[in-house]
Amino acid sequence: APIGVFDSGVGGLTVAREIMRNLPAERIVYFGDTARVPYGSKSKETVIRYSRQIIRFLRTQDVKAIVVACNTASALALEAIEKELDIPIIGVVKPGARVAAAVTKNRRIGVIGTESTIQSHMYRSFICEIDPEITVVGKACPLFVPLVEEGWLKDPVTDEVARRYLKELKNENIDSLILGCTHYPLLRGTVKKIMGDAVELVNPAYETARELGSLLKKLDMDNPGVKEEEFPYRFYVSDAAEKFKQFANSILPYDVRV
Ligand code: DGN
Repeated sequence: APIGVFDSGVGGLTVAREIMRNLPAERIVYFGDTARVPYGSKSKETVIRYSRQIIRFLRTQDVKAIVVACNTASALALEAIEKELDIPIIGVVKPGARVAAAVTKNRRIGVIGTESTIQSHMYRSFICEIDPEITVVGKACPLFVPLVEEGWLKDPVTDEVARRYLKELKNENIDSLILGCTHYPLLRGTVKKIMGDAVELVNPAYETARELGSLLKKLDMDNPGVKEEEFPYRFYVSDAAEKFKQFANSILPYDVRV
């Protein structure tokens, strides 16, 4: 059976990409809610409702486990929906928090994400559960999402927006920064340039893919063999398939069918 991965739109492909790299024998069904993106400015109730609907769809595809690739949905909805499921489900926030807590030396961590993710303080809660002495400083960077979707990854406008957003964080003496939104790993270069080499950038997607692998293995649900199919990945969206396809083709190493 495949792994279900969902996101508010295209961004979750950065997470799907890590799962593909880490667990090459697994099949994936991806759902991007392109009709209702962004989730980053919506209320908790709405994000929970959307997540439930998507999970219902994924279950019709017979998935054996679900990955909530969206940081906003992981922060706002995972706690509510995991109780309702009888298959494993993981989000990106807890794995991201775990890595950051392990990486920091001065116990000062920054988090950037959507408004809802930052306001939820979920990264902070998970990090403080691990080590209450750690200080977590959050900053919402809502303009990053449209800039990435516009393809302005290396652009003076994006540089300027990033400088404005990251200005406060630069004065916080953090030594690690969580890229707490699916789109932000695509701006790694820009963020790195501004924050400097002394700040380690944490992409929660790596650890999520790794934890998913361990979880499947532990539950004896992994697929250790080689893939049987030539095209083991299926993509579904709620709107604008062509645009999704273009974005997917720019970040995945093959032609996707949506
Ligand atoms: N996928 C969302 C996230 O990781 O928070 C970003 C896109 C959005 O819904 N604003």
